[in-house]
Amino acid sequence: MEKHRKKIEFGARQHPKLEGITYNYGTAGFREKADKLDAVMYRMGLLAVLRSKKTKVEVGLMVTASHNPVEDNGVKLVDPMGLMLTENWEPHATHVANCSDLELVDTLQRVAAEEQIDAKQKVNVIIIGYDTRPSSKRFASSIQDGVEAFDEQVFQAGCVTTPQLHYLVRGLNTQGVYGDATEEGYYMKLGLAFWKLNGSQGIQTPVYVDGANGVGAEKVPKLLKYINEGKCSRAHFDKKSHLQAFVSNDGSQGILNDRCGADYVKIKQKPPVGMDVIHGKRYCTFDGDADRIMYFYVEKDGAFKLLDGDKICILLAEFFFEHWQHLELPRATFGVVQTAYANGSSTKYLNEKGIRVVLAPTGVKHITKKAEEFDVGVAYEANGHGNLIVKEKTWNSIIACSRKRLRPTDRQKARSAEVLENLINLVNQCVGDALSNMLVVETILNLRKLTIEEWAKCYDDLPNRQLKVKVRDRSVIKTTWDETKVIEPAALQRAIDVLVGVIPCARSFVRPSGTEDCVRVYSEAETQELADTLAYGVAGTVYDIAGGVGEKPQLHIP
Ligand code: G16
Repeated sequence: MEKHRKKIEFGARQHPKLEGITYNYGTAGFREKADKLDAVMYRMGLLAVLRSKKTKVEVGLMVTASHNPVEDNGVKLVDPMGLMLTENWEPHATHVANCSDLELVDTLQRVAAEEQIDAKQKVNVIIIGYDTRPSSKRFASSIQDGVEAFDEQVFQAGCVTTPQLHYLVRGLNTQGVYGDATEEGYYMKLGLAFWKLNGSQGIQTPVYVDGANGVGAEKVPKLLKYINEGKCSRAHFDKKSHLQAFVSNDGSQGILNDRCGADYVKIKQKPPVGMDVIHGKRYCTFDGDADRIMYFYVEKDGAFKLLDGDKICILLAEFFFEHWQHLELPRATFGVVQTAYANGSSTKYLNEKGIRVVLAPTGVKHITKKAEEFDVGVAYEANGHGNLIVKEKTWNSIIACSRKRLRPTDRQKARSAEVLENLINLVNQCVGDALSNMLVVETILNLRKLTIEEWAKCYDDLPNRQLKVKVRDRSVIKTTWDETKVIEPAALQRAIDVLVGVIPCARSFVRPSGTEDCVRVYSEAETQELADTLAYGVAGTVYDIAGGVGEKPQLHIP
């Protein structure tokens, strides 16, 4: 470290820390107004070098604030297998981000000592990706300054979706076994799996995509090229399939995540602005960095129907589970991970189908960890983040069933194994991925010959409402591990219990957001009116008890 002291200090002068801000490594890394983040970016470049020295392989950094408004930005570290940064390094990230410029080298030294990092360990390369925000490219270069202060190298992956960056890191660290570590390799892997599952006929009806004016919008046509032009295999150029996807909110006019995108559609429970939505068509919506997806349509009478992360979870879990049972792997476990935001009807539906469901706190890092407890875990958040995680030994058993010469009586088993092998290749196992999950949904609907309306009918969502409340300091609210109850302030939980108690079959909880400066409120009840009344009642209580600022949330009945 001493060897690099001068360079690190020089960099710190170029990227000085702002006074009076405390940064927190939240649900998905640091998120802030972009004008407050330059020093954090530089410092995360430095920390990524230490993480890479510790793991002795490549790590990545993604510059994005995902669903947040365009003036925000953020950064998160990506671990060697393309997963979120391991939780015990989050405090290191927070310390490195918050120390003064003068303390920076000493703080890094402390991390290195605590983690017993061998200073001589060489780093191959740090992979950096960024989204379409105006500040993002500049931040990628601030991160590069951090890496280069240690005389290490970066690979600038350029403007990519968050899941693509995760994929690249895993591809590099598995020497291409997971997939060729290039953007092209990503499209080829998905394209090939899509062709194997859907054949040359592909899918005959188009899907309409709300690109949230973000990076996903520009990647859809690229993905389609690989599917429709048979470019999904270097060896064979004859693997043409068929998929049409028309993108609105493609960034040519609108503002990122502004009245569009998965978060807007979920919270407002209405279609995005910038898209003509008509009955009889199938729509989906991405968020700004394309790690979330949800589907929607409108009924004949114009009623809006949302198929959120829970519905996608069920489509995938049920399909997988049915084929999985044909494999007869008695000791292997299969389960679904949800968060407290999962609609009560979705959990009930899964239980009735005999699928095990467990709860985890909000955040990809938590649901992924929980899913890893199963041999096959489907982990989904209602907001549209989700994927499938398969243990290596289970993956090998599936491949063995798929490739083995089986007796004619075992044909169903072999067919199911083949479907699952290809389906697993279609899923981005690192993190929720809008592009890959769009292909997953399209494929399952196609194989099951289901329309979006038929899919929606699998269960009726309990009416629900989500609200955000601004408070002076959201960290005053502490919840239980599963986020269903408030521990502090105790008076807040008592007040929520009273409000919930007077509405039959209702549920409500609150928690501080880890990506936005707000407290999130969720409520569920038998009717929309009751869910709204409860949500606004709870939001008002949060405002009163937890130091609300600005306007108090109030239900305006038209
Ligand atoms: C991130 C995380 C998600 C989480 C979401 C909201 O999503 O990756 O797992 O559900 O934040 O978190 P919170 O409620 O703590 O603000 P994204 O799409 O913003 O990266």
